[in-house]
Amino acid sequence: MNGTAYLDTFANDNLPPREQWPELIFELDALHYPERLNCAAELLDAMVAHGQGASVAIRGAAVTWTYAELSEKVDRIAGLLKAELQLVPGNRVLLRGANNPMMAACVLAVWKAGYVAVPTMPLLRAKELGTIMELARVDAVLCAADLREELDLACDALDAPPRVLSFNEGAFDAQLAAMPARFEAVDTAAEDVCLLSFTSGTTGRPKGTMHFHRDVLAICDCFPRSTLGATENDVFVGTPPLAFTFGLGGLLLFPLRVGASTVLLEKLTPDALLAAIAQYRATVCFTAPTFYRQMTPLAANHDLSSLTRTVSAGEALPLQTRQAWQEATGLAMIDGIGSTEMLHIFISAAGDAIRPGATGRPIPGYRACILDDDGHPLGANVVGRLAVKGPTGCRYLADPRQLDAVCNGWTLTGDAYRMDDDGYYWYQARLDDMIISAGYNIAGPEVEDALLQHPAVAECGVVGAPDPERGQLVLAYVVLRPGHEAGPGMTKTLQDYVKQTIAPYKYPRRIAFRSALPRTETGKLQRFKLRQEARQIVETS
Ligand code: 3UK
Repeated sequence: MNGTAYLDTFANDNLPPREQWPELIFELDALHYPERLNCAAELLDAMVAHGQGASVAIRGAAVTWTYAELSEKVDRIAGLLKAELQLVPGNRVLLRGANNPMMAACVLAVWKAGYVAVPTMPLLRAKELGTIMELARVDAVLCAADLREELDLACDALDAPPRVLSFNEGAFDAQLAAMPARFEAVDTAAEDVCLLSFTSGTTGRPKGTMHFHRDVLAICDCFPRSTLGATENDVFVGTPPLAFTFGLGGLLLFPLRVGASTVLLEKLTPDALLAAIAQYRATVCFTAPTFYRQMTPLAANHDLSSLTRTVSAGEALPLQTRQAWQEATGLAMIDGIGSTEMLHIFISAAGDAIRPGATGRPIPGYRACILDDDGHPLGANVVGRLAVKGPTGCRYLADPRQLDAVCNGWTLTGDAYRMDDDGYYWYQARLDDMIISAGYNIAGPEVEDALLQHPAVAECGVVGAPDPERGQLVLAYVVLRPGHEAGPGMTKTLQDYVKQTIAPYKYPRRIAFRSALPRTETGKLQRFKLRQEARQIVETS
């Protein structure tokens, strides 16, 4: 590593060996960054220098900050971290907070002062926080005052607990006021690790994905500029946590990079998000498919005339969800697949380029292909493993699973996809979610799409349940819309409906009705929980 600014080299030292990295490509001119780069300085100081100082950067429930004000906040926090916590460049700082302006300022301050940010989801419990603190060797924590409880429990269980500062409380503001208004950005290398983002991993030890200062800017100079067409006039809003790279990019980095403004609100319900779009005249919305499904029937109650682009990611966007949203709002959804490993979206489509049902094409700056089990590229119209390449790629923190995630220089996402003759990518399922029943390969999401087209179905999840005869059988968990009755009659109706909609052998042989489905904080269906339940259902029947 040339010219690192880090005195604590833990993160850089625990990158996978070079030969295990995916190949990185920098095919756009905008991606040719200098060797020394501090992403926070680029997102703040450079914007202020370009005359953006007086424009609004962030709005929260209680405050509005211009670029100049945000920049000053960030500098004071950076000063405090250095003085109060006596951190040195390269130290890891765990961040814990909901989506609000101060949480955003804390992330940027960590970068500006040359530390490594380790953002964590607000709902994580002490045990999960403890694991992350150990894996990332966390030196200090910046925690929202109202989220201290689980953090303190986690710290109590550690031999050498990190130092903790609480924000969003009076004492913190007083400490900031005593700090100098300016902090000179640490002169980090473009390849200094600035972000350790842990995968929301369903089972097993969480994986820490490692990202450079350069990567943070690279995602800002790809999707938002080409597919989204973001400008300084945009107002961004949405739900994904800043601790999830979908939210970090969509609700903080992308707006800052183009000089736009972002609205950061906590605990948004579907109705509250719609109200926020109307109140703040938002133009761009980022959230997950399940949230769009819940907002669709409520959309007519709100003035959404400001909204011009809505982005869906996190899980597959069913055709039905796309169509119903478009009917309710007139907006053609921008679907995009991204991952924590790749940092953000790499396949997507907007406007006339949208092909409903497909995720889209590799966005400018990225390439994709479909690989077979031996790592050979497959032609069009064959289902295989999705592989991607771009300026960002998978690098796990000291983890042997790195070897499974990269193949011939490509990052494998873990998804089964098909590419059509025009280079559009069609999602099938997560590779480990494919159901094999009586020798047939069945993609759960395809059955879900069919079920969702039935007017009685609000939400559903389809998994394989163990079956002595077929190996696995297709089991659907269904949440009905209000006014519809669960029971054998409904089971038969839905089964017949699926048989008429897709190949009959894919129909769910069993249907279990639920009032809700298990989801992560990021809106992903927790299929592993459904599979666990499925095993019990089968054993007890
Ligand atoms: C699935 C999708 C179909 C897919 C993410 C945008 O979701 C994000 O990151 P994660 O690491 O999960 C990655 C996996 O989620 N997925 C995401 N988007 C789509 N499947 N269609 C989609 N549009 O299985 C992928 O491998 O939690 C999304 C930006 C940043 C992110 N981190």
